[in-house]
Amino acid sequence: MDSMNRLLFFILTSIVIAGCSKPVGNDNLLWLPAEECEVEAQVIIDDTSDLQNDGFIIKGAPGDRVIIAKTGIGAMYGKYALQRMERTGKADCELDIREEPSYERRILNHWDNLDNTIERGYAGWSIWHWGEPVPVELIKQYARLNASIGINGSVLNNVNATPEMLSREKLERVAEIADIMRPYGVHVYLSVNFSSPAALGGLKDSDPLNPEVKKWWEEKVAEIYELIPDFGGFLVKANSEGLPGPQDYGRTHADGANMLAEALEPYDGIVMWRAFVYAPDSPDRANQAYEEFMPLDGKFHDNVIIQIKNGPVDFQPREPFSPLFGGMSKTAMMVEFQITMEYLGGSNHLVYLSTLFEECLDSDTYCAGEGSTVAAVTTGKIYPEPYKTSAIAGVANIGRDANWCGHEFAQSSWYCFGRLGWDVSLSSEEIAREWLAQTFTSEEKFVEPVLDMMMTSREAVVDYMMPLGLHHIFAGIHHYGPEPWYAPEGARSDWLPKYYHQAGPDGIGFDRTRKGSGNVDQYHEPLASMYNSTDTCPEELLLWFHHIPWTHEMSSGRTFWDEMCHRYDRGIQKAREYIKVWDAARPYVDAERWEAVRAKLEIQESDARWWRDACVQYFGEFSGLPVPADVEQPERPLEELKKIKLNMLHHN
Ligand code: BDP
Repeated sequence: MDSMNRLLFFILTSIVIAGCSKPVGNDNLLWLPAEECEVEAQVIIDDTSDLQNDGFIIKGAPGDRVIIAKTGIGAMYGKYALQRMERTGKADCELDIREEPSYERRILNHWDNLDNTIERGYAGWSIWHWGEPVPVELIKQYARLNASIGINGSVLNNVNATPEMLSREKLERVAEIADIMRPYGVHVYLSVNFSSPAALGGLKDSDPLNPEVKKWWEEKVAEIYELIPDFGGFLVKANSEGLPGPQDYGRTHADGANMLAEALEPYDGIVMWRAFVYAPDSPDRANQAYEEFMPLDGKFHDNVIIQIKNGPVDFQPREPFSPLFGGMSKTAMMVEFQITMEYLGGSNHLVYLSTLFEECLDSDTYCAGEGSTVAAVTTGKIYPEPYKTSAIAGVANIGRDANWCGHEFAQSSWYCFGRLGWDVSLSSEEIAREWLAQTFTSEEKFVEPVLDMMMTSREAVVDYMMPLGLHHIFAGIHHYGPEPWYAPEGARSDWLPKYYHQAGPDGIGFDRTRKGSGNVDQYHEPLASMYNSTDTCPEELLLWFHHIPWTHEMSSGRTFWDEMCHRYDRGIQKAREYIKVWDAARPYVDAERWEAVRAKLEIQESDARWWRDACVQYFGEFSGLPVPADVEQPERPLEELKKIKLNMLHHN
């Protein structure tokens, strides 16, 4: 199938598969814990214990083992932990374990719409089945999967929220879902549209300082808690990508967030206020969140958490961490990761996201000296005062597909999100080993090569899509394939058509140094100076921070241009190697799953070539240099690739 047809196929399958997928998740997801979670241990609930509510202790040898917890939910986590250890061969010895979660709230964000489509979803329709009978068993299974890996919250609907979500009818439905998930410790949250008072309540505006508006929210919140006493709170995308917000009335993000926080406060509800803000004509979109939010540091109520995407632009295959994490010291912040692979090949590419998540969480912000990692900041270790609660969010990759996530291996990214939210110190390798053992087998001959494939997969996708700090050269609408020539609507005309890569005869890359947009200075030293100089900037981020001449000498001794071509080639070779790894894994995997993964790996390899063909030929027009002879040459003419134009179901 050529790329054009394959891409059409990809789009159609996201519709067709959704239409014919099995109503209940299937047994292919073998990390699925047993229904009753029977483990060999005595369970003691001791409400006087000094454990946190979700924490547990496991003690003793097989046959004489005890799980101690403060709450029933804590005991459940203890049982799942023991079951995981039994399944991964770690429970045959004397145990003495005490675990408490790194983050108090570990939350999936579903970008699900009320018509059951999912924004940036690649695994079929929404599992909530809006407007259809409640799929009780499916939701139970979903909640159990989450509970087994420590996830304790779900935002049910899209951040691009419709006011209708808060209608009585929908809230009653949300309450039914909450009832099903409650025994598994999974709380529901909702995304809200800031204009709801006007759009749903018929008020003349939704100004956060208007007493009528405040009253409307207070009454709405009271109604919600009457239906759902353990409701978690609101997620808000405001004044972002055309959505309404407090700035429409000359108010600040803090005015908006605090008004909602006051309504939620009597019930211990929280507001997760997103920092994903940018203007299409911004001279540097990467600067904007910091510029808008830093002046508001310390002005938010203590039940507001600012939800910040891991990178300053948008879930790219690689970005530096958002400088806001090192910036605010008087405001609670949480990381938002994207588990769904909007910018990483949909559900067609095998990319284990744990290494990406880990890279961000382990990044040192230096906000209070060395060791002030993003994880340390967001768990409240650096500035405990604002952290009345701590949280982490992941945009879900879950849909109604029989295997839940569209790709068997995409399940591992859901799994690792939960495990890292529970214990931020776990390594990606440890988590992958656990997942492989529970999902496939612990046979060494299978595990070692497949583990290596998972662990290198994120770097491979960076290589064949956007090596060396390149970013956002995706097709403008669907974000699936390459379109470095894309001209975003509304952007400043003098920046078109190459806002993010800035390629020209003189070189390539976005100058964010002190001579450019100054973004480097949103970071603390020693990062600011390190990023500012081409001598010290890590090569992985070179084009993120610098405009580099095509002939710039790289650490490999090659010119930048040659190095870039080599990286694309390296990515393709990796994608090819994965096919071989999977072929050798055949004896260990059932035919159905083996074939499904095999078919996707072929798509991945062909997409890798598509990326290379588009990027090296397009950038070659600026560099004027030939693709080096020691790498594979592009196959399809650029003009042909430029004709690939597709619209997905999404709003932008
Ligand atoms: C962008 C997505 C868009 C989302 C937006 C967001 O393309 O669909 O609505 O992020 O996070 O990456 O709000």
